[in-house]
Amino acid sequence: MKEVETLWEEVRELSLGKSGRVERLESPPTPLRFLREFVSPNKPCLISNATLHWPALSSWSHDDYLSRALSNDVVSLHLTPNGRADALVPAPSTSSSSLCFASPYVHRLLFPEALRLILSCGNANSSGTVAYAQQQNDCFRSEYSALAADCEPHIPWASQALGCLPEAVNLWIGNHLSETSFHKDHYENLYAVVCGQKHFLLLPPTDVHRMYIRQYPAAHYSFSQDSGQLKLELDNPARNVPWCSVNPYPSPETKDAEISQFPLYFNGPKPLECTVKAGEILYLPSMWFHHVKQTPDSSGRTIAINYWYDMQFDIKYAYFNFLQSISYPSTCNLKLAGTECEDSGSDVCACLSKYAPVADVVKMSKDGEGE
Ligand SMILES: O=C(O)CCC(=O)C(=O)O
Repeated sequence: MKEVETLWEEVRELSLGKSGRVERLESPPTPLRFLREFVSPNKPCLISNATLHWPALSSWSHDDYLSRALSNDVVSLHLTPNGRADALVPAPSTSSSSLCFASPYVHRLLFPEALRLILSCGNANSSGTVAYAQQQNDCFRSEYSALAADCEPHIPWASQALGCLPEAVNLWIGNHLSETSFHKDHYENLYAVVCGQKHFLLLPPTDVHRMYIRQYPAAHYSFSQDSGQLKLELDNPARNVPWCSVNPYPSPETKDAEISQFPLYFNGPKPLECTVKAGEILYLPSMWFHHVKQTPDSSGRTIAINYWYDMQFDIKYAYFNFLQSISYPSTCNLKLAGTECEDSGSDVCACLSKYAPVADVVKMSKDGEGE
């Protein structure tokens, strides 16, 4: 499948440039420029000096301010043993090295206590849990609405370019252990960092075969009152989730095995690396694969807010689905050693997103089952 490798190169030559860097703009673009140079070609950019006028840039650095503003608000905190929510982990109750897709335990509690847990988890607290506020159901406009005046309700030049207001606005508060595994979303994403730094690895949708998307059994963490610890259980009834198999930061012990299992990722073109600092916005185009880590500020937390705008389900989306439906020999012949997972076809990959469409998530939350 030389043609697919040629496609990877061609996209880099024609659209992304060979620098391996995300283009940086020193100030927000006009709507027309944003549309022409970035949204239409599905190309990321990093915008400096984008939010310096937001009160959040100064006030959110103070825990006291946040805890006072949200003193009576109940928020959703995602708990895992390691900071990796919605990620592949060894499946429970098996002697083999099978993997499963683990969703976090969602704990609802008053914000001041949630913040305390996020900060204490950074020091591997006694309960052995890591907390990450990363509820993805438009939480900034619901759970965190008391902070609304500290940011803009939307990004004006992006809304004008995209011809709509955001479908969802979400707040993320994590510590140095919080990590988000490779996935893609069906949204145009304007990701604004307020405190600390976020480190993105980005791959264009044309690199889909390099992600080794496979079906994994769904599992979730629950909280055991007896042991006071999180417990991983497979979902019942059983279901599978299509997910990217690649961990871009393998440990020294597993590195060689990972490289031989996922050669298209490790031996192919490098992902774009992009660090987003306080006051900057990353435009993360729809369907791009992304992996996210973070460096906290001096108070130990990273805070970001992102605006998800509906993407156009146009010819690009159709091309992407077509590409995904093509089996790439070195992926489709391989099976993950020690897993019972199979490569995903285009039908399931189409829904490979960290989050369900907002309408579904909101509905699920109302029913008390969703995130
Ligand atoms: O900040 C993170 O941990 C993940 C962000 C993300 O995946 C997104 O905005 O789609």
